[in-house]
Amino acid sequence: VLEARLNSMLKEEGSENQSEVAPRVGIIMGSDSDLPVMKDAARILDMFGVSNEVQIVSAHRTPELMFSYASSARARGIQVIIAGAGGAAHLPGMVAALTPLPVIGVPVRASTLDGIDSLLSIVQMPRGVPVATVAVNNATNAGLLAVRMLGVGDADLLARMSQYQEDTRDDVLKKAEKLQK
Ligand code: RP5
Repeated sequence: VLEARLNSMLKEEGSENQSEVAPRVGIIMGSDSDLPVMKDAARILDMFGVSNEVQIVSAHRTPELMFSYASSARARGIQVIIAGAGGAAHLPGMVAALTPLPVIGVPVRASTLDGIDSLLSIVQMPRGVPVATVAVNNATNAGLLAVRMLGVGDADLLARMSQYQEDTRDDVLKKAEKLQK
């Protein structure tokens, strides 16, 4: 049921996720309730042509799956992991403890505390176990940061990132110009 929901949501978004190509980025989240936020990361990666996979992996509800996912990710060819969770958001940190790969954490606003709980749970990592934390609910930036990380060893990808930045700038300038008229 979960997989069907996942695939149909990603299909609605036009995402080519779960493709035949070996995924370079693993997008994981604690619950299917995180998907409306986390699908933005998949959308960005698809836009840049970066293969990715999306899975539900919970630190608390499926700890064995979290362990096997994180400890096998590198051998499967994953290069960056994006992990989103809300509340007592332990998933990104635990995954970072289990893999040498870079982990990007997305605090999901999931509770009555407006996402502050998720943000602090993810960002306050102990020395030695880094998680690159983006803003609350900002899975778009997680996708963009993954592209930049992969771009260090992929000139084409980095060129696409530069183009994206130029497009973003032009977009803002156009809007500013319109306002002045
Ligand atoms: C976390 O608990 C998940 O990442 C989610 O953000 C939050 C609530 O999960 P559900 O109760 O909606 O499944 O583990």
